Amino acid sequence: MQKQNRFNLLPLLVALILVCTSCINPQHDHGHADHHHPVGRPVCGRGDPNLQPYLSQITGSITQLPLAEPLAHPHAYDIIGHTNASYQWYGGEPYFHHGLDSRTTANAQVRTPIAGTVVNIENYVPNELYWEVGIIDENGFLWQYHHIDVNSIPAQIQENWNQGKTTEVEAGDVIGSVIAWPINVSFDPEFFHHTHLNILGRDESGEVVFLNPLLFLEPIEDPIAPKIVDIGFHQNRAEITNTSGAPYSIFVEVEDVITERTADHNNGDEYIVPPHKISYRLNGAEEVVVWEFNTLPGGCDFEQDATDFYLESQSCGDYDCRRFVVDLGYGQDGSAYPLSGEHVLAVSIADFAGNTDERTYSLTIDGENNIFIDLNIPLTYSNSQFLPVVSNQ
Ligand SMILES: [Ca+2]
Ligand SMILES: [Zn+2]
Repeated sequence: MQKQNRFNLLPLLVALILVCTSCINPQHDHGHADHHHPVGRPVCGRGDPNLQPYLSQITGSITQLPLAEPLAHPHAYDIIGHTNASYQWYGGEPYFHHGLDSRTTANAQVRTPIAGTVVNIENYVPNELYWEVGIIDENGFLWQYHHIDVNSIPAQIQENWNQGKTTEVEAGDVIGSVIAWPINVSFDPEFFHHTHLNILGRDESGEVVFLNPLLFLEPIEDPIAPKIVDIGFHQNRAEITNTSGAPYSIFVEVEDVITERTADHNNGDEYIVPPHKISYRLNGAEEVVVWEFNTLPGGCDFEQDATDFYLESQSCGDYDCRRFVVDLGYGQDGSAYPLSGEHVLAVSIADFAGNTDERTYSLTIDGENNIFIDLNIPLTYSNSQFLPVVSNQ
């Protein structure tokens, strides 16, 4: 059995390298012509980027962040419903939520916290709930405010827009009000009146990307630490307890809460969101960041890599269900996958406010490819050096 295991090693590594070639540099791989997007499920905001002339006016860069002075939230809020990282699936293609959902009252006034130019008013899904007001701010970032009541957009802005003209707005100007949302999530009887705020800017290489709105806004009080809920091995995106010598990876189920619906935590009514950052260390080696949601894995394509980052079969994100199961091997070259033997894996997650959870696991793959995972073993990085280190070949 030991001998057979050794023979399995080479094809396993080759397979891992082949499987993972497509995950390298995911953010530079968007905008292919063959990527099909149904109506209302756009790339880079919506539609073909070439048909969105205002995208070329975006000059704000992630290198300017965080801003020296954080900006006020566009309206008072009581709940953060989703972050840019949230897994979403309502039929069709799963996607990253890509913006910040802030719940408020119906008809609440929305104010731009920064001066800018109104460059878009658009009914991006043929339904009165889905109007956008788009503003390029004085730093060159594009703010897309969704779920604005079209009838509430100030007359001068509307009139200019109808004449093909933009409108300059000052910090604090009202740009419209929140439309009454007729739907609530299953665990909360209150209707989910909210804005969905996307902010787009350029990454270090100059590509237009969705940026995390939390990088711009006044900090949200969040005393609740994220949680690592579960860990396991998966093969073809399904959990396994024996690797069969075939390519496999590790998943973690993670969750965070930013704002609670009630003071009674843990009664199943939390607005669960993913953590902001997920990373790990294998056998005491350097920290590997799986992703930090300052940007999206797909840059300005919020569908791209959603089902590579999340395990679709085990994750959910809709009005009834929230569960975030992440492939720890996402975007890596295969070295994340321990081979036979004993290993120590430390997983770390953090929310945007800096609260963390970290757990250390002992992983063993025996001579017959059976997997054993021990939770929360009391090891530290300093004594983990006595365990074997996986070769990168
Ligand atoms: Ca939190
Ligand atoms: Zn939203």
